[in-house]
Amino acid sequence: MTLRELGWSDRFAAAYQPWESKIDIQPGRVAIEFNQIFRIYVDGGEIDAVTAGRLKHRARGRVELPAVGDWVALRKRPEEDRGVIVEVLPRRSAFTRRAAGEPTGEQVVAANVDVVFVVMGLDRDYNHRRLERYLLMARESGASPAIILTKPDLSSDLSSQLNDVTTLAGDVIVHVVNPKAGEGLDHVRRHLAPGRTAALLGSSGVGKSTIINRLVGEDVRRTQEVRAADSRGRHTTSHRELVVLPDGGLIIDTPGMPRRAAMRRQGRRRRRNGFSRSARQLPQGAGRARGAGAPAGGAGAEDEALGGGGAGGSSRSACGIGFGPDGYLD
Ligand SMILES: Nc1nc2c(ncn2[C@@H]2O[C@H](COP(=O)(O)OP(=O)(O)OP(=O)(O)O)[C@@H](O)[C@H]2O)c(=O)[nH]1
Ligand SMILES: [Mg+2]
Repeated sequence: MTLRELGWSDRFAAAYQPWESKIDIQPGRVAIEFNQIFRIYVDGGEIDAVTAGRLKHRARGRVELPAVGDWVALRKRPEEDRGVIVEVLPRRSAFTRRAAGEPTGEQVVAANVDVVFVVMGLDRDYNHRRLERYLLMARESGASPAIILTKPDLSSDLSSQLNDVTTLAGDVIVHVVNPKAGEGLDHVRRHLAPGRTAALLGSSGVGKSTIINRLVGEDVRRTQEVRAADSRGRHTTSHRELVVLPDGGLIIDTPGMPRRAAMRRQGRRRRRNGFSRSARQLPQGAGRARGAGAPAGGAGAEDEALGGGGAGGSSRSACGIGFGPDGYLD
């Protein structure tokens, strides 16, 4: 893969200028983040890397650390088996969400995205108000939004659902796709081209990874049946990944976002247990830190679930574009 095929542009080249003459340093794009280890696509290959201590130290929050889709300056010395990310180049767009109960706060879901596919199932996942929220956040992101409705075969009233969605969508294009049966994928392909990046966002179980498998033509992402009782997904995808498509184009698979109701329950549980837990954990150093953080984290989760707090503002100032005050998509 060339850098252009990975989405490199003159804008990133300009930002990379200070590193251009450094012999050990090359540009790369973050493909996978897993427990602070990154897989980076570089010109003609891939390199595993960690974040430089200096970059971590300088970062004012997790939002300033490398995320999937980011362009980075990567140092790789011949004698080292891993590279080191020394800089994150300024993002063109970034979807962020607040990480409930985590002291590290906001995190970037997908960086440098051209088109964001809001995916919703027409089975029991279908929820007008949630779609409305997704769409609002997608519009605010700066990337072009498009809606993908999956599972038309499981819809109990397809025509009224379509009416509902097209009214809500306004000028945003709506596609009906059955990725399981391989129907309607050409609509999705039309948004993609070499060097262009898409991201799939939606609840667990709506078929995001199935869409990617269909676009690639083989099962590169794990998928799993939803719960029969209520169509809820099983949070199969656990990490974000930038997938290179055979016809050119790139697409970011993301794990289904936690639902608001689940966040509210978690918040209540944390507040209820927070103090007793912190007392129990006091003798252990790490436990004390966790316990002390728990009540605040719980309240934070509740605030987010209810759409409170001003993190969207801070995300905008940190990286240009955010998901709005409520980072939760569900
Ligand atoms: N009947 C039907 N099933 C579908 C359709 N699209 C996807 N599925 C099934 O839905 C299940 C969940 O699909 P996934 O691709 O794992 O869903 P996901 O959005 O990636 O879920 P997470 O990784 O948990 O966020 C799989 O069993 C798919 O085969 C569809 O249009 N119709
Ligand atoms: Mg998945």
